[in-house]
This record gives sequence, structure tokens and C-alpha cells, in this order.
Amino acid sequence: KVSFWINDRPVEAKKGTNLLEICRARGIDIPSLCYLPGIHEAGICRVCLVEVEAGGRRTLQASCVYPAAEGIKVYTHSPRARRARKRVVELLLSEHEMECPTCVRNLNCELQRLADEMGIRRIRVTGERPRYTVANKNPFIIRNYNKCVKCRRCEAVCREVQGVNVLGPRNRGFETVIAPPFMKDPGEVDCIACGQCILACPTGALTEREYIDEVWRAIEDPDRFVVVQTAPAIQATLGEAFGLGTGTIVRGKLAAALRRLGFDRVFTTELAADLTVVEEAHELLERLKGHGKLPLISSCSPGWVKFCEHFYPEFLDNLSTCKSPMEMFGALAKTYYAEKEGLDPAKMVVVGIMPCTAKKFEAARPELVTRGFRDVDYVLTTRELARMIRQAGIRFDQLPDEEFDQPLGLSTGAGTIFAATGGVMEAAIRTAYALVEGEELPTRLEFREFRGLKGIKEARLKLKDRTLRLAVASGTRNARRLLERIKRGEKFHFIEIMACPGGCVGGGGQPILGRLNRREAEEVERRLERARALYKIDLNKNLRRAHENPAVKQIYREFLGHPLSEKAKEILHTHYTP
Ligand code: HC1
Repeated sequence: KVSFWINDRPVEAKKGTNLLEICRARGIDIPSLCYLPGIHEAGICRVCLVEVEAGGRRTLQASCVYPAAEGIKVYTHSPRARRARKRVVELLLSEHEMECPTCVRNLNCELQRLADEMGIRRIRVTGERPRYTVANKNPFIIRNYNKCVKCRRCEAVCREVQGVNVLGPRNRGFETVIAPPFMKDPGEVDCIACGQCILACPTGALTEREYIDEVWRAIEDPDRFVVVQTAPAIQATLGEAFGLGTGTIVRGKLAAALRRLGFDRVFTTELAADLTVVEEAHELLERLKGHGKLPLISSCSPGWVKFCEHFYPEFLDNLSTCKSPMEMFGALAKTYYAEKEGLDPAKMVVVGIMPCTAKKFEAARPELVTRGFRDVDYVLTTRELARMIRQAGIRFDQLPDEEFDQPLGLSTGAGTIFAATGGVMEAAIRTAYALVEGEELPTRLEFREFRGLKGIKEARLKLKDRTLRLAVASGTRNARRLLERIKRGEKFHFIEIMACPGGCVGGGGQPILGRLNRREAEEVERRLERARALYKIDLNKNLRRAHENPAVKQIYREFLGHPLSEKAKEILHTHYTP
């Protein structure tokens, strides 16, 4: 412990802790921009400057990297500190592309908020502004380097959290931007499209590629039959975009909003998640019998699949051949549902509402086409859906609770928990248990060893006469750690990997709110709250095992025959190659 002074008050703190953390813990709010605790503590932006008196000198110091030390005197809001911080933000603004009213982050931008808080009414520095024109060729992310404040948070998250490391400083001086090597398009490098960089970006320099206008056009076209599916995570996160507390369950309002937007059918991806569980559980049992490679690794997270293709192609044959639930849903909509309802698949448009930017990439993959039609036509993130709802003038909080349409709106709790790390594993085991042990045995439904935000979770599970070794990883850096262990000889039978930390509840397409409040720890808490909401929905459902879903049974009866049938393989499975 060290004793020192903050704003003339005596303070004690652990030696070495940075001043920013100490002040915030004491309710003194110092602004910051580049700081991400534990991920990026670099003192780059200088927005967190404070005055520090030490060794007889009083100097300006970046509080995020200045360690607490015995006897120092810290002045957080002295006139000099406030003036310096204001000037730093003015300098950032002086080269920032000021198109706030049309920026996707308008009213949700950290730079804008800093300018407001500091009372910047005029920028006293004038000079050159960067004029980058960027060709954004990929289907998932848009970069505008003219809005980059060079905080390097995107780079830090890409490297430290995801272990992907495709972003870094390019060019020199005024021309510097944080970008992929040689300023290439993310689609041309090893980017996995997870969108964690978008969540980290304080401004509109990185955003998802929007497909809102395309979806509006499809809805307005009388010749199109537009089917929407919503990912399990959305019901636990969309409310945040409308000011509802984290973890508020908005399942009913979500269905109601989609109906009012004009979609012809409102379904849920959870139905397909249930179907994925059934197919994947059978696949696991087949592989345990010696047909196929072990460990079986889940393949529903497209960011993870892309990571595997770029960095661990030797594991591609371990991936489950199941398409992701989103893709299974699209394929079923344009085959089974089209046949059933007498619809022309050529006129159908399938829209996915996903918490994920990699799903935009996945939807565009050439492998994911069934009988000549793309399984999913457009993917909108949670954020885009919120924008659409606002554009339509819908008062989200006043919507009634409605149900999804049938039969593709029926789901069990298994499909719901897919969106939390460990959920795919838990759902798959519920069904695998029943398949192997038989229905008559008392069934264990909850596998708490796979819940929570730990990066890698492991357990052993007895399945009849065999003990399975299971693991769950979220965040691709954790996936890397786990795969390296397997390469060193450790044996597992089944592994779930989700690209985003915490699973889809932490997806790159989720509402961006936390860092505006400068309570970074809340980011973690928020993922937990969102996951808790999903487990609550699961707990309250009558049916909690995927194979009990009446719609899944109906689809097998009327269309697919049985799990892993030829038709199921044609429509629900795929194969990824390096
Ligand atoms: Fe996910 Fe999935 S859980 S990948 O996180 O397997 O995006 O929510 O829809 O496909 O079901 C995302 C979420 C989602 C798929 C399912």
C-alpha cells in the first residue's frame, strides 16, 4: 500500500495501481479514450491527463499509466488539467471527419461525448484533415479512416482478446491509421469478421455493413415473401438499445416489432438451433463409434470457422458438418417451408437478425447455398434492427408481447441457451444423454460447469460406459490456447467454440453502450446479465431438450426423415475447406 493525495485528500491504494482506476473507484470521473483495462493500458491519447506533483515538480501525466506512489499529490480537475484535456480533444476533433448528423454513431460516440462534457463549442485549431477514400469490399465491416482517432483499441482487442492480430498502425505521422497490413480490405487478410473491433471503436471509424435499405426494399416489394429469423441472443439484448436494463427479456416485443416492420413471417433461429442439436448429437455419437474425427468441434460460430480456416486448417475435419442454425433455418425456409406453403423459393427473402457481424460473412459464403438458392439473403445486427424499429416509428417499450409464427417459431430452452458460451455444449449433452441413456432415466438438464464467462471450461461426463472429455472456449484467443493443447496431445471428445467472448451475447453486432459510461467492468457484467436472461427463459420453458421440440419432430416426419438422413445431409450439412 502507498499513501498519497488526490485533490488534497489523503488516499491509500495498492502500489502500482494506475491513477485512473483509483480515481474512478473513488467516484472521481476522469475522461479517457484509449484505455481498456487489462487489454490496452498505453497512455496514447492523453485524454486522461491529470496534474501530478512528485519530486518537487508538478507535471501533466496520463493517469491510465501513472502508478500510485508514496507521497505524490494528484490534481484531477485543476484548471491546468482541465485545459490540457480540452486541448487534447480539440486536437483530435481538428482532424476528425465532422459528419456527426449522418454518422452511424451519432449520439453514441465517445469523442462526441467528450466534446460535450468538456464544453467544446469551437475548435481553435484549424488545419489539414485526412482524406482517405476506402474501398470496403467485404460484406461485414465498413472502415472510415477519416474518423479514426488512433486510440488503437481495435488493434488491442484484435490481438489481446481474439488472438487474430490483423490490425496495426499504418503510415506515419498525420497519415497514421489503424488498419490491416498494407491497408488491405479485412476480407483480404486473416480477419475473422467477429466485429469485436467495432465494439471497441469509440467513434464511427468501424461499423457493420448495413443492409437496412435492402431489407426495406424487400419488405416493400409485393412480389417478395420475406421471412425473418431472430437469433437467440436478440431477445436478451435488443432492449438495451431502447434504454431497457441489461438482461431485460424482450422476446414478445421482438416478435411484435418484426411483425409491425412488415415481415411476412416472424420465426426464430432457436428452432434451427434445436435441429442443430439433434443433428450434432447424432454426429457426435457416430464419431464416437469411429466414423469421423474426434474431437468433434462445433461449427455454428462463423467467426470461429473463419479463424479455424485461417489459423488451424488441420482442424477443419474436426468441425461439425452441421451448418449453423442460421443457415439451417434459411435452407429449411426455402425448401421445407416453401413446399409446405406453396411458395416459390426464388421469390423468398430470408433475413437473419443476428448479434454478429461474421454472420454477414457467413450468409455470403458460396458453400451455403441449397438447391441453387442462397440460404440467407441478408443479415442485420441487433443494432441495425434497433435502427429499423426507430425508422418505422415503433415505440418499442409500448409494444405488446406476441408469439413467433408457427411452425418455425417453436423452440425449446436448448435452442435459447445457444447464445451463451457453453450453451451449445449444454444443449447437445441434454439430447446426447437422452439418446444414449434412454428417455426413461432421470435426465440431468443443467450443466453448470459450462456456464459463466471463464475463457476455457472443461468437464468430464459419463455417457453410458464411456467418460467423455468436454471443453468450451469463447474468444478465439482462448480457442487458440485450447487447440494448442490438443496439438500437444491432449484428448477431448467434444468441444464448443464461440468466436466472441461470452458467446453470442458478446457478439460484435450487439448494442454499444458500456464504455460511454466509462465503466468498462460493466462490459463483462453485461455479458453475464444477458446470459442469465437466456438461462431464465430456458428454465421457464416446458420443453428444454431440443429433440422434444414438436416442430423439429414435424420437420423430420414430413420432410427430412431422420437425423443424418441423405436429405438432412443435403440441406443441413456442409463442409469447409481451407
Ligand atoms: Fe448465435 Fe447461433 S447462437 S451463432 O451466437 O448457433 O450470431 O444468438 O444465432 O446460427 O441459434 C449468433 C446467437 C445464433 C446460429 C443459433
